[in-house]
Amino acid sequence: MQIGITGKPNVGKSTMFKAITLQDVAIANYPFTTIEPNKGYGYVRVEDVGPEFNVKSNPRYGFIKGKYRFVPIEILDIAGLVPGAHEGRGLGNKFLDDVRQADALIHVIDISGSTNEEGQYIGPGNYDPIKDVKWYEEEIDWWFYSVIKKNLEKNIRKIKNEHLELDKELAKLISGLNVKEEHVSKAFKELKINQDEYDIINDDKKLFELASKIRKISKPIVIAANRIDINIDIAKKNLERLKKEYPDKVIISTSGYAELILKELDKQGKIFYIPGESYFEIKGDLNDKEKKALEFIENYIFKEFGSTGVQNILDITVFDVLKYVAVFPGGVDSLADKEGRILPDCFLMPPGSTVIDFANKIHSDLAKNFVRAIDVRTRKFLGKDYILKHRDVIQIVANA
Ligand SMILES: Nc1nc2c(ncn2[C@@H]2O[C@H](COP(=O)(O)OP(=O)(O)O)[C@@H](O)[C@H]2O)c(=O)[nH]1
Ligand SMILES: [Mg+2]
Repeated sequence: MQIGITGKPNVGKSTMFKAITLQDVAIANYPFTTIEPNKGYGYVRVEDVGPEFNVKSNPRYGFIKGKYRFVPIEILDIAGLVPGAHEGRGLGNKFLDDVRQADALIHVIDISGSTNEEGQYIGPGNYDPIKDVKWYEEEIDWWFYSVIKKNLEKNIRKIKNEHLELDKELAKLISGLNVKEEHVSKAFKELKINQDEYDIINDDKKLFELASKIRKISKPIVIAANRIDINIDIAKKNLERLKKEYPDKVIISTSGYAELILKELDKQGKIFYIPGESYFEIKGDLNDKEKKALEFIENYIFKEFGSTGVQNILDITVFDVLKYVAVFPGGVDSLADKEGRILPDCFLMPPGSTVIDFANKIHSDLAKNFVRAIDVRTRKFLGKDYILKHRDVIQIVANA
């Protein structure tokens, strides 16, 4: 599971990446600071199942904070694009290579409207951030289009001569974009394109439509309306307009900066903060600057927006948009592994995964020698076609 953080320069991508991963990355106020993609671990938040069984979980990966279990996912900080990038401006090929790997993208925009198209600071309210949504997504779609077109041009004669199914062949040709056959088939169906519509190669408009649809299905984009803290009134107005303009898009207001402050103070032991919550507790001595920052976060960010939005956007991307489920291996007799570690694992499974997929995820031998699965909560047997639900606790019984 990989989530890419993307957007034009200077909208706060690296700051958000740092807040998510709490790693040091180049944070600076000029375009193209991020030359190499920064990879790190972020965490999605799942209500831990330990308390239901009166046990204290001890995760092998990730951690427990409050009643939550934070499960690791990979995060990519992707270099920013400027308009016209697909025509050779900006970091085209590098960008594509990074985007290719991501399962979903978080598009960071500056909702305070203080950054122009090129990423230069021009002061709050002086640029309409809604414009970024359209051109940025189009840049990515153009890339998909060019990859699709190039590959089809090379292979269409053979596909046509052998009367092959166009969606399946196309999926094979663009598998490098991390696009699956089911994504392409779904796009064909939604656009009512036939398997033998080989002439599509001559219809640029339709080909772009197809490229755009495949991109939407295989690489959904969630919008982080970021830098809400710069000017609350402008942010709220722009956010409202943005949601009206794009009612079908997932849009989350964020302040990567506020999240970073909270995480750093928590790390230093000065406050206790559970990512995603709208409160913190003061634990240690704070200097005036820290006190002021926390007051601002409490009175403006938490009160007006509910939270910093950073944890929220990760959880929504993984669980609501990609529709993954978090599933715990466990046993009816014991929730510990051989070393006595209680509920050591929590796996993120793609939508539609079955108990056999789950067995495979734990160990291929478990799937090979599968006998049955048991719902640890209810102690009921589950067939091998049972589809996993979020927060299931499952025991796999296999022949030794
Ligand atoms: N006020 C405010 N400033 C931010 C926020 N996020 C980033 N910044 C600032 O915006 C500038 C660019 O941030 P950076 O993370 O390097 O942007 P990137 O080019 O998109 O990676 C830096 O000066 C950051 O301190 C935010 O949420 N609020
Ligand atoms: Mg950056």
